[in-house]
Amino acid sequence: ATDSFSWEQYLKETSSTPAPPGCFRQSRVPPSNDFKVGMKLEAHDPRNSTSVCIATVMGMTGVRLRLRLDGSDNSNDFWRLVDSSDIQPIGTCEKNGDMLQPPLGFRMNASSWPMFLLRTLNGAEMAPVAAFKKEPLRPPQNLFKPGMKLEAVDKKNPYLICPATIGDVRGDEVFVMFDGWRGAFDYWCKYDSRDIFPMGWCSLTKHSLQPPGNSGKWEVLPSSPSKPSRRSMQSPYRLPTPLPALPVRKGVRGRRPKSETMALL
Ligand code: MLZ
Repeated sequence: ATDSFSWEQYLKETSSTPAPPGCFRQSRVPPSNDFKVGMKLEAHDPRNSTSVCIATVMGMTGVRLRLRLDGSDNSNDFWRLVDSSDIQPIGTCEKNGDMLQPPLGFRMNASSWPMFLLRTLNGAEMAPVAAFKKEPLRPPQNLFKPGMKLEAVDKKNPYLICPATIGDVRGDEVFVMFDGWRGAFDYWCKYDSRDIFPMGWCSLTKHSLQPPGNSGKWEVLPSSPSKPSRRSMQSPYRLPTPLPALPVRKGVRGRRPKSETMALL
């Protein structure tokens, strides 16, 4: 179903417009991904951004890398774009006179770090300098407006990029609302966040784009019964069927069982 989502059709159905590319801190022409799974690089520890660690590319999708800090566990993987300033070639840290640090939650005794570092770098395949792309400049100001459509990383499931709408704008921040998910995944971020992309980004970079969820505002029934044509218009994004009424149970009125709520997630 992932491939069946069409922005063109969706924009028409929702009478909405995309955020112009100039709003985003993303390259107009997306960079190429010249990394390979298994390559090592230096990365800022997302849980302790002042320290630079060794990371391994565990996976890739589009121009995003799934990274794991060497010496860390497998439950703290994170994603970075190939043109992120959070990543750099191995050797950069030393060249700047800094020291590579063990990741937060290093799984061995701190005293074994120097030897661990030697062993991890020995014979490692290092990502070539040319694979690291220059981070694009930030737009001079927040140009987003409420209602604009975009593609955004779902921070709770960061391997996913999903259709979203700007819900609000405050100073340098924007409120990213995920279409069809009743607010469950929405977040505030800076307008120059690297996690938000113009419409068409996924298609250009060969990253999968999730379809909108099937709950929330797209299931709202047409207000006027004099326009039945809206209802008969079949669309995968508007599910007009309301949830069935719940039987009234002892004491708890209208409260949906947890499993049904969880199914939305
Ligand atoms: N709970 C779902 C993912 C929902 C993604 C929503 N993105 C806005 C799952 O884990 O499959």
